[in-house]
Amino acid sequence: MITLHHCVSARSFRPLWALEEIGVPYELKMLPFPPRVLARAFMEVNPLGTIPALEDGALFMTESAAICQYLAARYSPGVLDVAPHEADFGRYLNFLHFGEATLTFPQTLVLRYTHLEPPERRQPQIAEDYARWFHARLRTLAPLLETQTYLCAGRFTAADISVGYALMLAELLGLSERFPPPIAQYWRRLREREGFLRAMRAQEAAALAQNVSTVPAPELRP
Ligand SMILES: N[C@@H](CCC(=O)N[C@@H](CS)C(=O)NCC(=O)O)C(=O)O
Repeated sequence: MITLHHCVSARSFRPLWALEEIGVPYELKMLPFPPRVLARAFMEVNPLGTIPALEDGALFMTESAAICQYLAARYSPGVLDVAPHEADFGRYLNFLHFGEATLTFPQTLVLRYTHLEPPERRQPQIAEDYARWFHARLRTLAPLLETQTYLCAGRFTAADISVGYALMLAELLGLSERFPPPIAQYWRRLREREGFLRAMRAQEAAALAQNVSTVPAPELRP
């Protein structure tokens, strides 16, 4: 059985969404955010204290994009993944990692300096600079999504989950109003998917059952 350690609407939403799209059974272990501070026992599962953490038998993984790549290749070949023999294989990998390495990084600084730091340490100028940087990094997506429904391979893949989560986080941070229209429409398509809606319901039900706040993170409000 796969076990996913998850905080509501954090990066671990990527593998949760992938699991729901694929339909493979899993156990969802909910944690308050940040677990490093609020759930110290989790440090024994993942000494980094970060989520996601995924266990699949003896395998242990902690990178959200890599976990999506793994789940897609192992449990959904030809559906959520793009195989090496397909023309878009390289583009698929690039978008899959673009979602985390290029898009989520500047968002993390916005989150930190608008919500997570105590009020006296908040830095509106830094937050605005990184918000602009995030929007600049969407530059290559808008023209592509004017003519394509999904990022690559002519179908919904794990790459859409990776980039889609960055758009979800942008919405939680109040950055989605500045989305260019093709990106706003793409995000709407993604969040209307049955797999996305099932993942949202799964995290809410698990949070309630495990007595963890259903609010995305302390002080993080849409
Ligand atoms: N590159 C990693 C980043 C993991 C990460 O930093 N997760 C955040 C949540 S979105 C976290 O656990 N932060 C809490 C902390 O650093 O203590 C990934 O994509 O999974």
